[in-house]
Amino acid sequence: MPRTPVDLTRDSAPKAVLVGIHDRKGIVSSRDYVFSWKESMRELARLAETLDYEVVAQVTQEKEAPDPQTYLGTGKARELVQVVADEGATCVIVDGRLSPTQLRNLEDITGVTVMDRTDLILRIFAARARTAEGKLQVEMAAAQHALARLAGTGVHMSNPGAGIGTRGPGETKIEMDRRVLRNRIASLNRELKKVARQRAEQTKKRRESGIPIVSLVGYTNAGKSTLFNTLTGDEAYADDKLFATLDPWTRRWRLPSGQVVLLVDTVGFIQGLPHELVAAFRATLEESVDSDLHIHVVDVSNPAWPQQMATVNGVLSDLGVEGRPRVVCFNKKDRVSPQELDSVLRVHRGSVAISALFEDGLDELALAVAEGLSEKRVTVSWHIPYSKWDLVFEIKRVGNVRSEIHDDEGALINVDLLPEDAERFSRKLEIRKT
Ligand SMILES: Nc1nc2c(ncn2[C@@H]2O[C@H](COP(=O)(O)OP(=O)(O)OP(=O)(O)O)[C@@H](O)[C@H]2O)c(=O)[nH]1
Ligand SMILES: [Mg+2]
Repeated sequence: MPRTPVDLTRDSAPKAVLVGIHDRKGIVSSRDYVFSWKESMRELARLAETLDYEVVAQVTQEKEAPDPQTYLGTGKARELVQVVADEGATCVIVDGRLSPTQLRNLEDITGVTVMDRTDLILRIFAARARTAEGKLQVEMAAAQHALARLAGTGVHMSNPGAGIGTRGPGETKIEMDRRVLRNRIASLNRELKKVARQRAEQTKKRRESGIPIVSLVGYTNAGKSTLFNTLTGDEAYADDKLFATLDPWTRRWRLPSGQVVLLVDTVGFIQGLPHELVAAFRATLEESVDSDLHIHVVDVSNPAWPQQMATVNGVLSDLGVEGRPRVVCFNKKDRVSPQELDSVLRVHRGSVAISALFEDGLDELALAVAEGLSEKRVTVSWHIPYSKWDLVFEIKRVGNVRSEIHDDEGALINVDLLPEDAERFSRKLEIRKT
């Protein structure tokens, strides 16, 4: 059957059929962590709706591993073709990773556009990117994803038994594609470095102002942007769609006590973010969570909130900032019963329950933030020689550097630290002096 590509940008309400496989225990084996397939498919549907797809059907199969040719087994693939035709679907979205062979074969037999989870997330990121840096990062992630797919092709091509995916003279074309992509990645890298330098300059200025920085972190759709808007009275893009925020936003927030902080809205986290995307967004993420306090926003009305909370904690720990003062904020309390809320708060002591939408519990949140920020910090001044510069990186991770004046031998650093950190570093500096 000839392939008929569909221009999704022109179709206002494209109809999508979702495809997924799972093992006998109901676990998604194609993803690199344990996840129930029902939860995974629900999330895929929400991701699709984020791009205004109408999910018209699901085709799932119990299968230990994807079929190398068509992802689904032959019989199921035939069923998929039928479902696509019956529903008048315009695309198929697979909850996993597709090799170039699987992608091409599925497009050939269904006659519609086929994409995998990464393709879908990339499209969402592309649609949401606002700043120049965000756009560059999306392009970078897309180029890396394309390169990863081509790498898969190479493996198949060197194997003569690979079947219908093998095309003789294709190899040179693939090599050319690879070279083009590598060049593009290198040039994107250079551009990104330039933007990152500008951003670092802005961050430095912000830090030097001495105003505490508070970042809103949390799983996508938790309500961070809604809370951000409510607290700062400013319009950041909030939407009942996943990934409504791609680039961090910073605004002033005046606490009822009068203290002013800088509030940073960040992009939502999600389970199993493809690693190309994690790499591409790491710089922005690192920057936006490198703050004095985290408000961890949790959508308590989502039954999967404990897993979502664990995912967010995992990312924060990967970024080396899990030890920052933190206020856990259970949002959307208007959607759960008081009893349910009570039992959650009893387990998570010190957390607050709010409704960002109905502006409920915000004073309590502000109080918890003020308390978290005043957690006793001491300001120290150290002259650190360049020979011990590795310590400065460690200090910057946990402390708030107020100034850094360089001379020939090192730099005089003025920094706010927790007393135990101040003691630890002064010990390290002295030990190394001998
Ligand atoms: N019922 C209810 N809905 C809320 C509340 N807070 C936010 N929402 C809704 O939840 C949806 C997601 O809110 P956002 O603020 O965009 O979520 P986010 O955490 O910024 O999402 P990302 O930017 O994708 O990470 C929107 O439809 C909000 O109106 C709340 O307190 N109660
Ligand atoms: Mg948001």
